[in-house]
Amino acid sequence: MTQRYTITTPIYYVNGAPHVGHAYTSVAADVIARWHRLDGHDVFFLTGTDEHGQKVEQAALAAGVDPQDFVDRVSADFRDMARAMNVSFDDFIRTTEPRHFRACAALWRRLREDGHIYLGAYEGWYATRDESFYGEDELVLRPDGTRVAPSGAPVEWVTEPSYFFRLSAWQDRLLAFYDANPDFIGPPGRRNEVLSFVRQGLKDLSISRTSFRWGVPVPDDPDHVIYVWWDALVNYITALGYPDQDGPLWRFWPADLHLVGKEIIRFHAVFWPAFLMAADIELPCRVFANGWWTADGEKMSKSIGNVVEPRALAAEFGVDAVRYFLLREVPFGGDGDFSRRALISRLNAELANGLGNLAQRTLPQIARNCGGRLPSRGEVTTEDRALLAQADALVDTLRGLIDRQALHEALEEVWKVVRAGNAYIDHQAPWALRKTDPERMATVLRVLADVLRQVATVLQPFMPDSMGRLLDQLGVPAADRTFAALAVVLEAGLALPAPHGIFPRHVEAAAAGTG
Ligand code: ME8
Repeated sequence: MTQRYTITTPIYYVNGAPHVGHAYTSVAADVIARWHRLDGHDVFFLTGTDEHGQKVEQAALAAGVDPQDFVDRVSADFRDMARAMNVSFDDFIRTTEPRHFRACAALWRRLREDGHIYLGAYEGWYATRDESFYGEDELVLRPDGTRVAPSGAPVEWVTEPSYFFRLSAWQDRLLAFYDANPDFIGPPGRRNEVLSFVRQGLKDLSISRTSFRWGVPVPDDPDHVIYVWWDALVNYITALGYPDQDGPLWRFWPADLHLVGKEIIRFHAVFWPAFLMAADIELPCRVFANGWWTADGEKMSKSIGNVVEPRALAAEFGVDAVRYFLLREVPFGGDGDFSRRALISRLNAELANGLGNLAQRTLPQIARNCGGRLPSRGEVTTEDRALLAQADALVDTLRGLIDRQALHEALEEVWKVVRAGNAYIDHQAPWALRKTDPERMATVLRVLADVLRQVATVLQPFMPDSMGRLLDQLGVPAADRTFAALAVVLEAGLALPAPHGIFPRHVEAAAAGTG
């Protein structure tokens, strides 16, 4: 049976426009989803928007729009951003959809009937900007004497009747679960953070509000709406048809990977598993947290307003250059700083001069000196064999790295081959062989074409459009671009389309030469 693979992004709040931070997690998830598809797996890739809560209600009010109209508009904008960034989701869930209300109600009733949810009263600190409750001991004292959330968000004291999830009952079982599943949380720093949070002791979690209306109503108690985080987490099973656990999509549960930002690891690695354990539903296999991007050294956020717009970048530099930059610039899991200068420098050094150059030094020579047909490999030398072996090993090496979400290392492995390819062509100088030894020239160019094919094939998940174009130029039929198809040797003599450059160098108009 085909192996299946389920991956999710966070569902994004619709209180503001999408920015490069959202694009980042979505593009990373897309790379992993595409990787698994090319590896022959049956993939379910879920993304979407989180449309409830006070923050969204306030944003709609501020815009003077009805909340539903507001969320329709902003959700469509997130979907458009995903499309523009070439994010190949299989489903885009919205928490205002009827299917989601149904799933929430079913899960709520189940937990309530089994005694995991009870009615009490909530008193405590709430930060609307984070949609999060904080303990007294978590607040940070500012120089002006006010106390704020650890994120810097203002907090207010809230007193209201509330339903609670009996989180305190799950502490030991959660710790036992982390112990038995050391790979459940990545990267390791985040795992330690979660472990120490849980070890400190878990308090019951307030999961309903009565102070505003924009949410999923609590079943059988319409004065309450469900706390937005409870509702949001349920999206992952709504999309798979919950409560229809006999339905066609349920086979995609449990998720193989929830990809999230580091600030929401606690919700995914503590609260969500506890809800699922209480409902006797299998737990996801892994939660991995990416780090945070700043912009030119400053925190970037919808609330502050210094956002980098991913679609504008894609329009200017090409979507693949942006995807590449985001995943190459920082070790996945760590924090990064976005700047145009850094993007342009990688685009020029690694895409144009690195990979682009390797293709540009190979394909036009085949066009000119081999009659535009794929040359045949004659006798191979030790150097040929070494380069080919390095390229052939890429799929296996990358598979292991992508399983650990080491996306930056995966790219580094590919670029080792790109650099080796450029060194090889310098050394072999096929252009000089044209007159002296055309047969050897043909072999060298064929070795390079085969190396480029390996490279382009494994890079498809990262840069789908441009690698598609490179594979076109290499004569690889669309149906033969999977990893398994790498075993199919292309026949010599195959007519190749006219070559054209894939990564033009970028020169800054205003400050030419400083990129
Ligand atoms: O937290 N750098 O939604 P959200 C890197 N609705 N990643 C960033 C980023 C940045 N500067 N800014 C945002 C929510 N992200 C909830 C999630 S899930 C059941 C509910 C990415 O709109 C990162 O993945 O605030 C982060 O976790 C997510 O966007 C938060 O998006």
